[in-house]
Amino acid sequence: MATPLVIDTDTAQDDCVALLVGLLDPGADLRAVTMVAGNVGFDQQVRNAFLTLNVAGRLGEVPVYLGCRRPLTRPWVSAENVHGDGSGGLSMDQAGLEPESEHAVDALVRLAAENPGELSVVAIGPLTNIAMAVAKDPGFVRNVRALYVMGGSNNGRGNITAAAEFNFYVDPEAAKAVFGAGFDVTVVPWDPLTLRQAVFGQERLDALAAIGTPLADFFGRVCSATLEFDRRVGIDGTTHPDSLTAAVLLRPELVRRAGRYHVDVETAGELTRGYSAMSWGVHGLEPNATVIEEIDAEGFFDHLVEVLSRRTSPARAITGL
Ligand SMILES: [Ca+2]
Repeated sequence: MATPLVIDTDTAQDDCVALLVGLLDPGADLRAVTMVAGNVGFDQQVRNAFLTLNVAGRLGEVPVYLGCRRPLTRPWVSAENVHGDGSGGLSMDQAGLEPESEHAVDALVRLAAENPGELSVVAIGPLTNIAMAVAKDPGFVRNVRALYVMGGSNNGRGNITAAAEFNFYVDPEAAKAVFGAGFDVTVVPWDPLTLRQAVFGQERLDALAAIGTPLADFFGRVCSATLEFDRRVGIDGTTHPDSLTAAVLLRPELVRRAGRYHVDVETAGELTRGYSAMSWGVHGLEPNATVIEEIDAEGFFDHLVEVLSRRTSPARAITGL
């Protein structure tokens, strides 16, 4: 049976790839896309989500819900310096494409409650919508089968600051609330996991470009802006933490090693806003999360090759592809 899931996303760059995984992996039953403030302007993120649905040939089949337009208590911080518009300059006519009228937080609560214990949530942006759903419905945590979070670093480097990874930095209060809520939560951290095992260097990018499908061309364009940024900051390739998060839900055999940790998020630090304290069991704290430590990196790449090799029929022309 296919895995029912919702992807909660600040759609730009690797979020688009994660959506493709959720839309096209034969083992996935993507019930909804929920949008949260993060990487780039909110309305641009929504356009990127519809663009991705279109390139996957699934426009009109998967509903898009608009969620929180800013973090719980703080002003929004963008990563537009990293992502540009988040879609590598690709565009299409978006006339007539409407998100659902229901708010994303209500949709998350409802979809989880309709089939208690079945729905998994892949959260690859700031955790604002998830924290709001927890606050809104005390049954939400119980109704969600598993929560997969891209965020934080496991005693490693941040990216937006030395201490913090972007998703947790943008809404640390939400991240703290989510880790305290009692979910069955699995974390894909930025460092070391993503930086060591989910970076595609030139050889892999060439192999993906050689696939020659519209999906593979889309991947190349969408990842191009980030590739330039990554090289400037010393990362030799494109980074894929979001698509990895979707992939490990759908292909759990990709996980080679994971540990139980107590994860908490810094909200008050002067220099460490959004820092993820991942305690590995020697500090007397009860574990509340499974943190992935090592994956089958070749298997992950092969998974994306499989997804990007699919032949799709976009309903609308994409300018720039
Ligand atoms: Ca993201």
